[in-house]
Amino acid sequence: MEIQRYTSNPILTKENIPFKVNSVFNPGAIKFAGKYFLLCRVEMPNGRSSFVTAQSSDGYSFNVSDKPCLTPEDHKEHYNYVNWGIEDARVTQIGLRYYLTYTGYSKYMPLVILAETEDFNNFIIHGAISEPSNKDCALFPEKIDGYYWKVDRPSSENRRDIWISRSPDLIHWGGYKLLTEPLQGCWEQDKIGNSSPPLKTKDGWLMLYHGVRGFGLSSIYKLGVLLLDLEKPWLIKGRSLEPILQPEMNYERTGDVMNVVFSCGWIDEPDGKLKIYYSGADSNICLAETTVDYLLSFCK
Ligand code: BMA
Repeated sequence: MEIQRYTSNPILTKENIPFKVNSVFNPGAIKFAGKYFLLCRVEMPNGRSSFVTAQSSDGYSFNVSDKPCLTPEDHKEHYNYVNWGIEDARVTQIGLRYYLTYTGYSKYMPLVILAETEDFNNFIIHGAISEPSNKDCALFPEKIDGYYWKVDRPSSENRRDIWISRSPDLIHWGGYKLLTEPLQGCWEQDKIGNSSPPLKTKDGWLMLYHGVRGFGLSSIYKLGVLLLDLEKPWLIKGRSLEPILQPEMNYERTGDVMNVVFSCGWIDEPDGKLKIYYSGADSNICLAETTVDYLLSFCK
């Protein structure tokens, strides 16, 4: 099945949030307690972001909770690293627990925070699992070769590449390897970053990533896919040479940041269908549907 935008996109905008926000976007997505569950980034009136949950029984129509579930102020001893906001959560289920990796933003610049929860009400905040600048971190949903694994996007003055590393306990990380860098002379040439958590398929780990290219004064954010080896996830088996989704609709072209499609979460169904939750122009939450097989065909 080709990629189809849901005809009633966007599925959530700031008008659907029961408290005052500037915008809602970039949700993590997971099946939780039999429901489709989004952990949405809400930019509060002061310009700093928190997270709020939204639930749905069909994956299309969501109810948003009446207050944020996680705020910078909840971070207590880690507050100095998140006091400008928490952004862009990726949610991964490992065993019976849900792990959140998100951007903590402060004067020290972005870094990756790890938290865990069983119920999305009570969170254990483990604190930073990277130094700045780093973002776009997602965990693999199971151990490989006896280790937990993550991908992230450290950045320096002139590099924005995706790296992979491993850990015995999700807290202490090492074995850092460059996973991949932006292909030059094309849609992703300026920077890339992981989008949604890697998905296990028969052919390998399917990874959604965003690629950026600057045009004039602005940049265009598009989505592509990568396929990683199941046993050696630092090896790339395939890659889309063209984007799988790019800004085309008004709700993707116009908003707080123009010409952006950006995803932090997708949900696969037992029949091979896939719901990609994404945001247009940093200003809403949208849905695109496809199948795992269709995305794998891009990686051949
Ligand atoms: C990235 C992140 C995202 C944002 C995207 C497009 O660098 O900051 O939160 O959606 O840019 O503006």
